[in-house]
Amino acid sequence: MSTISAAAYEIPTEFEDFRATIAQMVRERVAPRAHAIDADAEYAWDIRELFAAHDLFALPFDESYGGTGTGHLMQVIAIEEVAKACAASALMLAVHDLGSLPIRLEGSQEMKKRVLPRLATGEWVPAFALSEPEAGSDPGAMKTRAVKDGSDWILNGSKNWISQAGIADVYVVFAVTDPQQRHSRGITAFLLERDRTGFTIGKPEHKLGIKGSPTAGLSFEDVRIPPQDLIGKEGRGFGLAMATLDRSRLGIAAQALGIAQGAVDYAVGYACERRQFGRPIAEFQGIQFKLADMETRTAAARELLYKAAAKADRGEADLGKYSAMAKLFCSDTAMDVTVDAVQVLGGYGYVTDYPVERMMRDAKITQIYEGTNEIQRLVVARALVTAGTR
Ligand code: COS
Repeated sequence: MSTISAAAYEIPTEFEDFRATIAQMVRERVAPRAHAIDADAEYAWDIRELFAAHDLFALPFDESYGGTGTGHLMQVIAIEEVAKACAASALMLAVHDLGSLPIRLEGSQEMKKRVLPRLATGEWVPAFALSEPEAGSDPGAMKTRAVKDGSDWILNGSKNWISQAGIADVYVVFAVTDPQQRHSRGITAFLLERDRTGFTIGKPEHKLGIKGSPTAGLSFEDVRIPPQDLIGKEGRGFGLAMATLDRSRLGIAAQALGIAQGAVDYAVGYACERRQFGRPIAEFQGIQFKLADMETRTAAARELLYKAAAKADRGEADLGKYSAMAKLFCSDTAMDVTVDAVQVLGGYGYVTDYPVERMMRDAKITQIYEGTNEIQRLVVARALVTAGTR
């Protein structure tokens, strides 16, 4: 049977203080920009500078590399707060975690010293390149190939759906290095700097939501990578990608949670103001029940996510199952809650003068990226079956 850990989480006072600081910054500086970031599909460099000034890019890193050393729980709290107002801005933080995780988990000391401090200040932007046109849910089927040339590697192939493509300074790229082996033994992770000859970025995708975060394909034509830019062990990149996703999915769950809470808060405020039949619509039970369900689901999602983040901080063995459950539950909650928020606002919910239609569009991707929710169910079920057959 699967073991159940009784330990949940505790939020230290300094985390709550930091949350309050972030919440104020989001109210004053991020929320007023959210509409334009979406409408103009612009990468908000001003928001990036603001986050850097407030040390938000330092959150994933140890103090020895210029980070805050505060761990996963503080990181998800920060992403949640930003996503309440602007999911695209929150994604800057989530991808900062995703793109740097392989280096933090298995990079050499030399690589960590070279790269992590520049990521921790926000000077450098990272990206994570696993998916390919024909290898999304099944990354083991990737075709991008790296072959040895002396001590260097030569990279050829392409990647798809890469968040922050074109913005990023460094890309973690996964490639087949031994096609004779099973994917768990034949894929290797590399660090690729943006200015390498033969490395090009595709056209940005036109997306339903998170329009302020660029997404594009990458292509590699005889790109030379020096040996010191191999991450971890040769042939063991697939496990590294999985270990990365076990942790980074917490960030997507946090983004979804923030979107959901932002939608609940907006719908409650609207329902208290909007009058029909001579009174605020918040006085009608049909609206009250909807708001109550939205808040309940969002609160439940938060408990699961914080528990999963605390497990990541404690290094517990069932982290992968919990991060998958958190990502699944938070993103399904975000989708359902934002659809309901649009309904509470009625016609006003459907137009871009109000933020809930943007929240609904932004919520959708959280059910898809960093593993579709069908994949999350697979991860959870496999963990159950493995534990059950032990
Ligand atoms: N941590 C470390 N290693 C892991 C792991 C994890 N969470 N999950 C699997 N592995 C290892 C396994 O131990 C296995 O190694 P061995 O061959 O040495 O035993 C290897 O990886 C292959 O495992 P498996 O055969 O179970 O992998 P599958 O190809 O069946 O894939 C899923 C498993 C579906 C879980 C994986 O493909 C997946 O997560 N897909 C979604 C990818 C994704 O999220 N894409 C989104 C884009 S990236 S932003």
